[in-house]
Amino acid sequence: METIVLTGFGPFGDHTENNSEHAVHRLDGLEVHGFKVRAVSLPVAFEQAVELLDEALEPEPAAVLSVGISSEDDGYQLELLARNLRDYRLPDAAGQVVTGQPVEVDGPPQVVATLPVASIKQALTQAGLRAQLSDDAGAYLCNAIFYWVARRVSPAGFLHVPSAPERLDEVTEAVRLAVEVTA
Ligand code: PCA
Repeated sequence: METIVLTGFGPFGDHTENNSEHAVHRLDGLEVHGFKVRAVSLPVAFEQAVELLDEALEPEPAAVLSVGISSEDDGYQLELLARNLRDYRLPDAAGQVVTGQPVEVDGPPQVVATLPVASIKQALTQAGLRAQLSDDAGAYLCNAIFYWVARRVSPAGFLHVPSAPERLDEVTEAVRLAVEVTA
């Protein structure tokens, strides 16, 4: 059976729990329209994350949806593009701070989402969730991982979800809806 890979992130900064990691794990093994969901946890540290990611993308899955929490917004953002930029003062989980580095040396300045983002947004909105399309995934790990995946797999996309731990059930349902539209 073909797989849809879901990636989520572990803790970082003040976030000792990360809804993205918990939500994707709750969906691990789910079968949707002939596809099997496979959840992958990534540390919020670039080198370690891309190493795990490269293993997870072999053999190439049918699609990848990456998920991360947003500390700034309490809605759902479907990211339209990822930039070839890593630039952050908030130390990652390996204690690293990065200024003006590319995700991929000589890679294109940006790559776009290839998942059906408008349809996913519509499904979330119909479920009563506040969802929007976004053209700024930041310059931290979410952007970097989205860029890395979108350079290697199509369709690929990224969903930023609310960080409040008490909203995990809702976040899980939102990711499930995104998977269903993708499948
Ligand atoms: N959110 C961060 C990285 C990990 C996560 O869940 C971000 O938006 O870049």
